[in-house]
Amino acid sequence: MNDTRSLNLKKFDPEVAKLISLETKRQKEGLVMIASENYASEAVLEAMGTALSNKYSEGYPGKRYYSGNEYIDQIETLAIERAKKLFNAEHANVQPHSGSSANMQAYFATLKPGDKIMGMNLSQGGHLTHGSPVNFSGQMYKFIPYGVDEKTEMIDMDVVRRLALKERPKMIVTGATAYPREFDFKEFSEIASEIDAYMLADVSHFVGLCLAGVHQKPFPYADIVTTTTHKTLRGPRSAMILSKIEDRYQQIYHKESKFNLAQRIDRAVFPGTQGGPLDHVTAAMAVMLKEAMEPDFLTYQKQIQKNAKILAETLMQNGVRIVSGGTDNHLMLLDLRAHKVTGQQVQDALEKAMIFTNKNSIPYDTASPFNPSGLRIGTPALTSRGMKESEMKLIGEMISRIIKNPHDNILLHKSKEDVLELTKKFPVYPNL
Ligand code: DSN
Repeated sequence: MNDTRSLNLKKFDPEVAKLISLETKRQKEGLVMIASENYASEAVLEAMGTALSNKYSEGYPGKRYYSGNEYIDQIETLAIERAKKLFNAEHANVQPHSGSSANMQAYFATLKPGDKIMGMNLSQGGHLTHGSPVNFSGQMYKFIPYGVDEKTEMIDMDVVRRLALKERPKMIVTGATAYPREFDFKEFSEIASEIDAYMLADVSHFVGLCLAGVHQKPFPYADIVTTTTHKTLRGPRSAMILSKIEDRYQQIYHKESKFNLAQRIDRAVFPGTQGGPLDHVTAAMAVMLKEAMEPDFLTYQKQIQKNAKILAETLMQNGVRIVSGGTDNHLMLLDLRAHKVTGQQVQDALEKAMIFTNKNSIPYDTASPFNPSGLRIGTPALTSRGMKESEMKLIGEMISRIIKNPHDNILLHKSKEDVLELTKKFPVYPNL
């Protein structure tokens, strides 16, 4: 390389380099409590920032449309084999660029436009791709939403069963982005089997807890499992699809097709909806999968859950209502209505104290999704820093004080100092 292209980032583009450095500093100094965020390891980040980003490798290992894929094939094969082993899955596709793409590809592999699917209502914890009318899923398929009981704020499986038997969808989607309780995959799969429906488990949020056995595992119940890889898995920003090989409904829904379920998923990813895979991300995913096979990964996942329980208890003891009265997983939803503040106001106040969260609708919220009555918080990133129960108590008390006094600038300033003090004791990214 010559001229300016041989300079490193700091020398060539100090403006961008500075912003990257400031963002890294924010992540190091603040309390990241957005339930879907985490700290990927330096090894994962290193794999992503490599020359693999230059390669084109449309197709799959051994069957590419370009030459020069000798090493990429080995990397993708490593990622596939590790994913299959970790999830006890018959088939893995590691090419989806995101969780939304993975869900789209899973639908394309099994359903036809206009087919009926049951999925969790976005306003009660589901994801955009689980049938929201503003998303391709709600526009291409006829989604029948299920939600939570108004009183318990938990999924009532009798209601789900009645709805499924009445509507007879071709697929039932399980999993959520803002539901603090456990999904009963076994019961969902029994209901799906009664009506010849596929069961898809989107475990993006709590995948790590499933692997650690502190949440029901999706296999053998689900036909297809989709997951992002950057949340509780702490990998690169990406996703994968895991599945059985044979389609148990081939003779009912895909009689004419010569492809089985695994082949149809691969075809839905490429060439169905994507071009070249992100090879640098695939490499980082392989690294993350190796990390997830280490024994300390399981300890980490268990600690996420313990931390979430203590945090929820502390908040409740301090007068903050937690939706459904607690949590079984890595996140909780705070109902702020009694404090006469909105999710936006608390999110903004916490941000001033370097505590990062997100506003969120709570079940049966009468406020708009853009200015909802709740706040979602989670413990995966704090747990990655090594924080445990005693830190959760401190943080829970701090958040409770801010909820009650979101406009008290002296309190916010003092809280920020406390946060900086705390995060100094739990450093992340020593080399960044
Ligand atoms: N945006 C993610 C979340 O925060 O839950 C879901 O895709």
